Amino acid sequence: MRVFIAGVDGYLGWALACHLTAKGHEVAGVDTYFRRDWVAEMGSQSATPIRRMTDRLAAFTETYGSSLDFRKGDLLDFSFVLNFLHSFQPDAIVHLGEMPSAPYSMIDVNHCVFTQQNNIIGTLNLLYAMKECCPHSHLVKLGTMGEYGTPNLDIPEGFFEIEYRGRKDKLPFPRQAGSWYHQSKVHDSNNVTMACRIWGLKSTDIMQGVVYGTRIEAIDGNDDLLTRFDFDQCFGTAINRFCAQAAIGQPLTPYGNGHQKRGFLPLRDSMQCMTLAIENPPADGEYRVFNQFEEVYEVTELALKVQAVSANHGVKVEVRNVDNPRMEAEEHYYNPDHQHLLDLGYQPTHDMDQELNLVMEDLLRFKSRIEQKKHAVAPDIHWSGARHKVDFKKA
Ligand code: USQ
Repeated sequence: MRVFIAGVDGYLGWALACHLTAKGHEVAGVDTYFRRDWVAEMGSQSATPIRRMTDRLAAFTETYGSSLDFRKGDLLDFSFVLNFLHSFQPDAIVHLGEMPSAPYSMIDVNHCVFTQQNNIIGTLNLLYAMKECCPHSHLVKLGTMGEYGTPNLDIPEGFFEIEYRGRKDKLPFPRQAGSWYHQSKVHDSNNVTMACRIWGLKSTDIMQGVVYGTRIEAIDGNDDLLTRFDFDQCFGTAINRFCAQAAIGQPLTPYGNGHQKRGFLPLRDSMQCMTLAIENPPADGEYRVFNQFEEVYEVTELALKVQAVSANHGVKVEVRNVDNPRMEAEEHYYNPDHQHLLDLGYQPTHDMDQELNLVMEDLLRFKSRIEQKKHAVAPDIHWSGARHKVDFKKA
């Protein structure tokens, strides 16, 4: 299949380009290197030493024997998007080209407006360009489990049956995002749903959980093809941050009481799931939702797992809760469905300890890069808008 990836220089985008090409698909991609700039703005860098795009592309061609049709550009430039899609004529468009960090979006009004403008307009431009030049291609749109929030109900995959005043219908499940970033994805979901309804486009909206890990098979053993791995307060996700903290001997930091529950999945599972979505498109006019994660865990449970795995590598670290810089429920019900991908053949990795072992192996190799930017690990961005480093939580 011909797959167009928006955000091909990112953590998921680069890995997906390698994974799909190794499987025999033909990939084109766009990026404007924003992620590299945002992480630099946070005073940090990827723990894995990722190469410049020109070097990445050379290594890519050498490894897979086929090239990646890459163009630098911004999704906010409609004619650029239109021309690229027109010339490539994709079967699938995977949209990973968004600002992905909740804390970054909460810094101040500029970061909030930038996030929503970038994410919502980029998606609208893609939808219009699809309608113009490839209306039968399939939009695989990266949403987030965070769109649903943490309601005191089971969470279905996108839609639920509801009975109200004696009548029944199947309607979108309510969305209750907890950051301007997550809210931008709610707006995207609404816009994508409408484009499918009024123009007959087809889309899979992926409500993905928190991704962790350094490895996928298509990249293993080739440092020139490494995907990025962030650990700063904005672009590092919980497990990845715990592993980076462990690598430099800093305490692992569950926020608040650490009982928050989320769905998590390893990078390799994210690749497997997106590939299943791409290879099994919906019908024209269909908008479907996949909840994409392997298992639900409590944040503290994960910190304890990372602590145990680190001990196997001779690293002793403490788990110390810090005051929660976010506004979020710390005690809550969480039971989202995640059947659609299993029905398509998703085989979850399940062995988190093994996955964490690999992450620790890699991070210990690149420990000095984390050391260099260790000031970027502790959070100081508060949902209130305040900016001060968090304290360890008092017992
Ligand atoms: N957390 C800690 N300690 C840390 C970092 C995070 O306890 O050092 C907690 C947070 O308070 C939160 C949970 O871990 O309760 C998850 O936080 P996160 O930073 O790993 O994930 P989140 O901000 O929700 O965002 C990440 C990605 C985002 C994606 C989302 C999926 O950055 O792009 O959409 O995961 S989900 O969380 O399911 O919405």
